[in-house]
Amino acid sequence: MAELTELTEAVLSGKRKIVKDIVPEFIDTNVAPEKILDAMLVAMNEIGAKFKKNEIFVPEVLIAARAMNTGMELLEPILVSSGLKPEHKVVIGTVKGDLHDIGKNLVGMMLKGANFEVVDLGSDVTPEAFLEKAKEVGASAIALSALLTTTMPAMSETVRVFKEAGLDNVKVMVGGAPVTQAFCDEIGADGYAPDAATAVDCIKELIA
Ligand code: B1M
Repeated sequence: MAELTELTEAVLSGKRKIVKDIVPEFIDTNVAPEKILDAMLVAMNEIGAKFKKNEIFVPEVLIAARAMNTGMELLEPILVSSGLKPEHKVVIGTVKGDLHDIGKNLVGMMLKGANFEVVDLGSDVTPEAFLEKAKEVGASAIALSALLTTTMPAMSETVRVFKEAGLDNVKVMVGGAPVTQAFCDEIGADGYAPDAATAVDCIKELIA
């Protein structure tokens, strides 16, 4: 039986095949999905710290991120366990210019688990694309993720585009590592969540 530390190691070294083999083992032996997720997040934190210190570079980060996404795909059905018909739709995406999607995927997964219908536009999403999709599906909220300080202004632009279109009924939640409550207030977004679990509570409050 594999140990969770082996999963951390596999994500760190970008070994997708190992991730693919051992995550189902953990699931089958009833290891809590939160623990499996944590083991992978530990690896991504370490990757982030090494990247910052120039000990590793973009290719290594990308390979680790792919391994993490492989694990997350396997975990998704377990995290998303609700069988009820979702009442509300949330359009989610990483904002224009930003390709980071792991945190956004996690938020999307948690929202699905909380019985929201999630329409995921992926990454590098323009304000107009958010607007078009929110109108098309009749979204109750949009969820914007940004990981770069340079792409935070795209959140502000998206809020502006929604206000100009008169879609005040569609709530806007923002999040991502550089985003803060102060920034949320400054740009006039409706809610901020520091992590995926809080994102669920935040959307619930906004919609209520
Ligand atoms: Co980049 N990257 N990256 N990167 N990357 C960061 C973000 C960085 C902090 C690394 C560093 O310098 N230490 C830095 C940003 C600095 C800054 O702006 N302050 C950075 C940089 C500079 C860059 C490039 C510019 C590097 C370059 O090319 N020179 C480039 C930009 C590309 C682009 O987007 N245009 C780049 C590229 C990449 C990769 C493509 C290689 C890869 C992304 C792969 C992918 O996502 N598919 C990558 C990665 C993986 C990272 C780090 C290492 C890890 C990010 C991650 O996935 N974390 C990151 C360093 C770090 O964060 N430690 C870094 C795990 C994830 C679960 O956490 O996304 O924070 P996170 O999500 C959290 C919360 O933030 C929150 O919930 C999640 C936890 O529960 N959350 C939300 C996220 N979105 C939310 C939305 C919500 C609510 C909560 O509501 C809507």
